[in-house]
Amino acid sequence: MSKRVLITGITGQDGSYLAEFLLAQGYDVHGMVRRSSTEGFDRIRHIRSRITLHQADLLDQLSIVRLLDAIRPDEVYNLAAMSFVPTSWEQPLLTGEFTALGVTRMLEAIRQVDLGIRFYQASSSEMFGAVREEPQNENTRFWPRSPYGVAKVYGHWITVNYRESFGIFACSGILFNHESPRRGKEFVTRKVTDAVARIKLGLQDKLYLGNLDAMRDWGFAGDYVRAMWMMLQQEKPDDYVIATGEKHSVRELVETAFSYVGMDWRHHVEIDPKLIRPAEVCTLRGDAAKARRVLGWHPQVSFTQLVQMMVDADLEAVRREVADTAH
Ligand code: NAP
Ligand code: G4F
Repeated sequence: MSKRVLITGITGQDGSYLAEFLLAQGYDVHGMVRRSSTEGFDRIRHIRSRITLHQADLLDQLSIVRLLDAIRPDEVYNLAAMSFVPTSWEQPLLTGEFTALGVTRMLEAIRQVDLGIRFYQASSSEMFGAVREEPQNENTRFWPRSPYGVAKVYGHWITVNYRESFGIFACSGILFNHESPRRGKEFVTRKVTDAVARIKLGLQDKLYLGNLDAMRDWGFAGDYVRAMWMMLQQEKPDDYVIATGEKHSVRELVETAFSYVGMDWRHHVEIDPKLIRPAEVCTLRGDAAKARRVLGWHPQVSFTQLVQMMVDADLEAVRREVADTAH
């Protein structure tokens, strides 16, 4: 019989790639979605008929318990969260409820329904914040720099704690930034590639950004969801850093994207001081040696391939948008 899985955050970037990946592995895929007055299922439209969606909310303990009891999954991937760092300063309490306490609610539901369910927690390199060493690995001290980062530290440690307290097969994947054509447009990579497409096609002239000196270890989301699954297939639960080991600045990202379509970014990019964060994570670079050694995981898409893939996808999306408006 095929294994059953529940993905929270299935409508998000990672949820959509993970659902595709698990369908290809023969899983019976279930997704948790929160109630909304409109359906935001764009990223999973192409697989909608092959997955089962259920309404529940990270804020509602009973809805999660009832859901787990009804589905009885073998594996749960907890990807749902308020994931945009700047919003976490505007809505710090809600961020704590979703991104921190939401993890406890998922683990409590497992504790009540079935201690045998394997659990993946979407932890983040934002936990390293003001980095204490470079590159960062599973033993690097956390120093989060945003309410989001603080909430993720809580989520990480409560996952470790439920593993140690109740023997739950619970893994925390400490993932560095990962992107794709399905990335939300407020994140810097997609903001840049969407703007490059619009500027190239004559629909926009300027792109306003914040800190061009910030450096990130950017990988491809499709590669990273494979690592999540690999963690839950091991004999023992553990925590893993997932990263490429390379870092690039926002300036390099911008140069790479604009030069790919033959444009000079300096004619189009301006700094908007409002986009500078109250506390910045200046640099992140991960050491995924443990994931390579234990899981046999390797990223397959390079930084340049990733940026070019995203620019290509946005050129196509914007062309389609223009054609649709013309009709
Ligand atoms: P994303 O695109 O922003 O997706 C977030 C998902 O969470 C969406 O499906 C959203 O549903 C859902 N959600 C939010 N609040 C919810 C609630 N109260 N109840 C139920 N569902 C809720 O994020 P992503 O990039 O795929 O990231 C997935 C996870 O990995 C997140 O936890 C993120 O913090 C973490 N992470 C991401 C990265 C990265 O670089 N992408 C790196 C490290 C860690 P709606 O569609 O209803 O909004
Ligand atoms: O793309 P970003 O918004 O991603 P950030 O803050 O690194 O967070 C992402 O990665 C985390 C993993 O480390 C995840 F946990 C989190 O959920 C999310 O997926 O910003 C990247 C960098 C920052 O240093 C920011 O200051 O880009 C800089 N930046 C410069 N101008 C900008 C902009 N970021 C955004 N979003 N918009 C700008 O205009």
